[in-house]
Amino acid sequence: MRVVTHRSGERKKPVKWQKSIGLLAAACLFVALSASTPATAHLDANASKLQTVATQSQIVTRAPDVAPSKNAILNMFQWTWNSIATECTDVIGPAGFGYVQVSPPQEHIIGDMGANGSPWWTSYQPVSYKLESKLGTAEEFAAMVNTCKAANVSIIADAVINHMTGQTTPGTGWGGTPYSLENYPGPEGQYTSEHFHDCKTDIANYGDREEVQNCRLVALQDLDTGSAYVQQEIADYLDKLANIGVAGFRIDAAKHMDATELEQIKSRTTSAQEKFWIHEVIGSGGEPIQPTEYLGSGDSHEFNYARTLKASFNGKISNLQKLGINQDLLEGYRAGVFVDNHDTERNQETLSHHAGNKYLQANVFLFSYPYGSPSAYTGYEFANDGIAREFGAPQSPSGEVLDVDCAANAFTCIHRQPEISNMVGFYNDVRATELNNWQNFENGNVVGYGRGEQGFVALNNTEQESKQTFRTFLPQGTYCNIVASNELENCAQTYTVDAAGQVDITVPAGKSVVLWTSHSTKTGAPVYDEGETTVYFHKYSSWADVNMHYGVAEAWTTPPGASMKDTCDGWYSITVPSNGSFEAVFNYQGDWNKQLHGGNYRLSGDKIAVTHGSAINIDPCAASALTKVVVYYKANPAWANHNVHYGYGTKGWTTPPGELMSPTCEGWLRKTITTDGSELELVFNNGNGEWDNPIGGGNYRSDATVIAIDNKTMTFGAPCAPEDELPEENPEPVEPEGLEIDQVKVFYRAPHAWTVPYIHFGRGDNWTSAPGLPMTEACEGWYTYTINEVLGLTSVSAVFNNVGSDWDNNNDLNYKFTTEIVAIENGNTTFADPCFEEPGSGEPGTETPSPSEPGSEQPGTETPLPTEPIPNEPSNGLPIAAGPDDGDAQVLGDSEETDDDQDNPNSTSKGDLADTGSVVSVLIAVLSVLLLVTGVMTLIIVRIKQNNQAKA
Ligand code: ARE
Ligand code: CA
Repeated sequence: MRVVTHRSGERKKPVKWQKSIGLLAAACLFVALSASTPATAHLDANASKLQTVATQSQIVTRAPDVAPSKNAILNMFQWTWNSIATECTDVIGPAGFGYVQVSPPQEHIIGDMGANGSPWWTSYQPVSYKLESKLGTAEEFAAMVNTCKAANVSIIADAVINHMTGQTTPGTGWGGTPYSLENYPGPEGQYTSEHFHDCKTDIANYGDREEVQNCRLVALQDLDTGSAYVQQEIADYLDKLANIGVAGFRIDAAKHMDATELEQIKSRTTSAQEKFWIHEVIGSGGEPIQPTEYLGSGDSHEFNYARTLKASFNGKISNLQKLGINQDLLEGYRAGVFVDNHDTERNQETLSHHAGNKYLQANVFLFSYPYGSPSAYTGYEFANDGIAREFGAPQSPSGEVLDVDCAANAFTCIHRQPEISNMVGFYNDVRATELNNWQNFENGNVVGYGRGEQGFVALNNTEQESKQTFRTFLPQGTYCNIVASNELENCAQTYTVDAAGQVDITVPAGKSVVLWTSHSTKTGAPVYDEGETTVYFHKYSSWADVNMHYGVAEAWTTPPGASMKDTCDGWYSITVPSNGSFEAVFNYQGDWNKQLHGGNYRLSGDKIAVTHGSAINIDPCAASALTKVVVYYKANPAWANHNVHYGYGTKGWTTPPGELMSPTCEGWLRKTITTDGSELELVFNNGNGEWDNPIGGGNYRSDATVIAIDNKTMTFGAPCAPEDELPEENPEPVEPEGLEIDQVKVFYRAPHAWTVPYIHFGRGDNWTSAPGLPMTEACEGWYTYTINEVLGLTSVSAVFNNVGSDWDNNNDLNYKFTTEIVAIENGNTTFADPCFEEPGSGEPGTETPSPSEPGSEQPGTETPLPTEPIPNEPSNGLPIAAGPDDGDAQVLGDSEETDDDQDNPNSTSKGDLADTGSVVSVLIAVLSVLLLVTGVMTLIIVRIKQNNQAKA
């Protein structure tokens, strides 16, 4: 038995904990579980046990009319009210979802009725708060609310309250309400120009709080949400929905409203005040407005979760183990999480159904990993290409969206796949349990993990089947793979867990295997590790220390329980004897932290980290401190300094140029890097723009603890004899020198059939919001954009894209510029104006000039080595290097748009110099010669400098 020490150092009474009680509890649990009762039965048993726990403050903003055990959401994009009602009864209720999120129900613009019908996004341009829309009438909406309620499903409405339409010409809304610019006679929302913000321009700079909240989001007329009148109109609308029986709201574009104003709106509501509010606040690195600000009036979405899912399924899924203990994420019990939503499936910021197996497996993860409140998504099929992403759902000639026919029309009905529909019951059942027994195979792309003693998940993110023996806490028995098919009665795939909790599973390529006690023939008791459990809790900054109040069955500690000790980086720990699962809650001076769903944590295993309302069996202290990787690098005689730039797991990258390495034995540099044990990715540079990447580009990668890189070859083990090693210094990294040019004129020739290439660029760390800005056509096939004010910056980089869909990021390296002119084609960079015509070679600008041939003696004309390598692709999630931020999702025609032409959001601004006649063209030609000369001069200077440095 262990003695628990108080923070003050005084000794506390030994914890009263007898093995027999532990065993008894395990046995009781087992009896309860093996009674093969429906999921709700043990939830009830759990709920009554909760009463024995000291009073805990209610923080979760879930709607009160839905049992907390059923909080999974299904986001049904552009489904009609009638179709949702039917689906609630037939599929959604029986699957165990607690909520359906519906598209905006208010009256909206009619939209363009051309050959492709009306786009989906008319839903986001309110004309009034009448519930008349292409998705159904007010009566149909109310009928849906009631039918779903009868199936134990509540409705969350998408509330568009930041703005009205983006229309500048008068029109009539779907429900017959007339409107014109900043004039919406209602009667609900009788807005006139005084009710809109004074700023009439479109948001361009997400770095400017005022602009984001008071200017127009993609030309949408921005309501003055600070005014009492507007607040009351919005409050009345939300109350109207609440009175119909709506249980919650997804607040659209919440980031574009002041958080305090949203709180004021909420306080003006009556029925809506009791409901569940969740804010769409897209947390993006570097922006001033972040989701945490909005927690005063509801939960928020955590976009970084979805970004990390995408990055991991496209990289290594073993990186997902620690997702929930990442302290940069919102608290799990305040975070709405999803694999995708209607915006991100289009802008590819996240995975989408187009990703096939990866998408389905990400949904299995969504419903089996303990972080956040999960929301699955179901929409309709669309071609992931340009304008097709704007096409509306299947519709009648007059624009009514058609009822869903899963077999016949474009709705994907992907929520009926077993990876979603069968996972909801699993989620509801395991919600209070810890995540345990995480195991990695196949280089991190086959993983297994358990939930309490009732669930086990194996994911195979490779293209081969993978046969592994997994360790579980499951009782012995035969288990159905609940995601192999919708049919659970005559189970298609079964696996046998032995008496020691081991199970051999051949996980099919790209597929998941999910075992759940509810679909098994259990013959034994759950198998736990013998001995002790160490519990780690991540302390809140407002807490001085942490107590764990815990117990087995009715044998609880006396509140506040046992004191935990400060162990590492904000983690407090306590070790208790355990031979089974036990329950715990954490507290400090009457403030109680509860498990994600408001109950006690159920814990088992040897080491458990608790944070964000989730418990994950991992040792967070070992993870953060114990893996030291020693990196050796063979000195490059041309380099004055050697830096290693690195990243790992979900931890992010060092700031370029990274960390300076110090000399060790003859000819070698060394740097010791502390990691969390996950794969390390690294590249080297001289601090002055010269980089060393492995052959083929990208980053060096290693799981080993001692690595040596010599001439692009990585070996393992130290190249120095121990006695020859010099002590490692910890010097400051050398800052790269600033640029000596004022601007960079970038020419780009799109590799594919892109419409207008967009340039997404960063001045230093300061990036445009993706997709960046449209380039201007310079001559046939070539587009140009000039990046100004670069003097003194240490880096200017860019990536290119087709309005956010296809990206060219120089094979993950980004293009990096140091000269006044650069031209990029097929990944090759040259330094002359490709549109420059030799004087006298004909009409300037009328034919396609080929990129000027570089003379062999001209410096800088060969393709340079990859410059600063940025490991994440632009739309990737974590880790984030100082490259395109991970929040660069952007849908078509977004904030960078300057025109109001909603039908052609891709159109670039006219008035393009190159289009305006030969006089201007000649001028341009002359200017270009000047620029070229300056460019070449600069290159010569830069090259001479580099040579000098190399000599130094
Ligand atoms: C359409 C046309 C526009 C036209 C406008 C007005 O596309 O060209 O100017 O109509 O006539 C949806 C569509 C828009 C559509 C709009 C109105 O996506 O294309 O405009 O409806 O019909 C930001 C916001 C975030 C927002 C995203 C899209 O912060 O709130 O942009 N998401 C919600 C909805 C959208 C919806 C709206 C808001 C508007 O989910 O579906 O727009 O009601 C960085 C930033 C993010 C930023 C993101 C994209 O990541 O950090 O904050 O998100 O870039 O710009
Ligand atoms: Ca606003």
